[in-house]
Amino acid sequence: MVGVESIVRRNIPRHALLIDPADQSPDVAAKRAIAGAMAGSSMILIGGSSGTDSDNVDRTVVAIKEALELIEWAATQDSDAQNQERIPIILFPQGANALSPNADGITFMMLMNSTDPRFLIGEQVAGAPFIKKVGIEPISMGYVICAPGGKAGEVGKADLIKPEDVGRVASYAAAAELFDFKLLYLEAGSGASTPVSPDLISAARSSTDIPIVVGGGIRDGATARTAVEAGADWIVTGTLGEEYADADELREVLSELIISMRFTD
Ligand code: 1GP
Repeated sequence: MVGVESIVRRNIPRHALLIDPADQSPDVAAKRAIAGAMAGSSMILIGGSSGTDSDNVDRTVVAIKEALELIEWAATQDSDAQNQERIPIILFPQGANALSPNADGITFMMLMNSTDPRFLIGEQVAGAPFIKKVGIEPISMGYVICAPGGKAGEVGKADLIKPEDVGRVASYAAAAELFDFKLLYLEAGSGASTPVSPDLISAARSSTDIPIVVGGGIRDGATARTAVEAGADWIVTGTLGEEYADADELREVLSELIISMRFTD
């Protein structure tokens, strides 16, 4: 079991690769996860889709885990290898219907700006017995959807945060801290035409010290770096990873993104 404590500690800016089990076979997902790990990603998030079931999610988690364990094993054989620990595989579910007992952890989240009680507490109550039974480590997370919001915003019936709503996002960030959430995720929606505005990220940053995760519409190092400079601790990319069938090419693209989000030139 990989410890998940480091996920919720503020650190250097880190990258998470989001893999949607509905969009690729477990085999392809495993190849992409390896590319991410080799490029310097620090976490694999599994989720993002409403169109899949627990079997598919589990097959994907297991395939990724086996692939990453092989890399971990290879690193232990190499005394020069810097990072010998397997990166964590964390469920990032849309609901209680697609969970895997084999993940290292789960973002146990409240869609804070949903107008539907189902996403504030309903899905969490439905999933809690399974999570406790199989012992997946929960990471409590406030999830706030910003415009344009995409499918996540629609499905989650979010009252979207607009780029100028800095006071509102600061209040959500403060509330997340008072709930003792371990992470705050500012989401623009998968494939968003515009990512979460830097003004929103910095307003949230001024309001709380909780690690801030930012995702949706981030496709290059410069955009990732803008988010980091505004206060993001974690940058999530999903769609970008699905655009590369070739694992070496994906590794290069992710590696460039991670390097440029960490260093200003
Ligand atoms: C979606 O924030 C994530 O939940 C990632 O978005 O697919 O646009 O990278 P992209």
